[in-house]
Formats: sequence, C-alpha cells, structure tokens
Amino acid sequence: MCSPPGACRTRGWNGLDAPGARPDLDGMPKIEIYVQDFCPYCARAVALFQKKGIPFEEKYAPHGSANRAEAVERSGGRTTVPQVFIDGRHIGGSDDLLALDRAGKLDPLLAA
Ligand SMILES: N[C@@H](CCC(=O)N[C@@H](CS)C(=O)NCC(=O)O)C(=O)O
Repeated sequence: MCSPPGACRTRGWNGLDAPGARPDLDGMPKIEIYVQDFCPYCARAVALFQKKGIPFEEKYAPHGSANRAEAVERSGGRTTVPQVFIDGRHIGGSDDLLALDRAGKLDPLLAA
C-alpha cells in the first residue's frame, strides 16, 4: 500500500531509482523503509542496505501523511522514522537494525 501514489520508490543496490518491474527482485526479501526528509537515522538505515547490495522500497512518510500513519500502525505505535520491515516483519528503527546486524542476525533474514 502506498499513498499517495508516487510516495514510494524502489531503490536498487546502487541507490538509484528502479521504477517498474524488477525481475531481478524475484526471490529477494521484501525490504520496506519508512523515511522522511532530513533524517540522519533514515540515511543510516538506507546506507546499510546499500552497503549490503540489497534493494529496498523507500516509503516517504512525512508527518501527517498516510504512509506515516501506516508506519505507526504497522510498528505497534512507534512514531519515529525510519521504521524497517523485512518480509512484513517489523525490525524497528535504525538503532534496532544496526544492533541486529552487529549481532549477526540480519544477514540470515536477508538470505533469499
Ligand atoms: N532511535 C531511533 C531514532 C529515530 C529518530 O529519532 N528519528 C527522527 C527523525 S531522524 C524522528 O522520527 N523524530 C521524531 C519526529 O520527526 O517526529 C532510531 O534509531 O531509529
């Protein structure tokens, strides 16, 4: 679900927009990151997936947007961004994501 249309985009391993069908995404885990502008924590989460070469969907979720409300609901009430989901599973914010990575528990979730 992406509202309004255009508020979400898929970014490839190199961080460039990857619009339209992406056959190369078949079998990859579905990464969703809710973000807003001027958000260093969002940039940190995005940079981790870029470093790992994992494409992800960036959902633009500024205050008051439908995407922000969706992020709050899906995360069980977390009001900050980023909020990260892997195959629908809530991972948390940037600190949670990096802690998971440091613990060696992120890569297994990303293995196709
Ligand atoms: N510990 C959180 C911090 C996230 C955070 O503070 N994000 C800021 C934006 S960079 C935020 O959402 N602030 C509250 C707001 O904008 O309403 C994390 O690691 O994700």
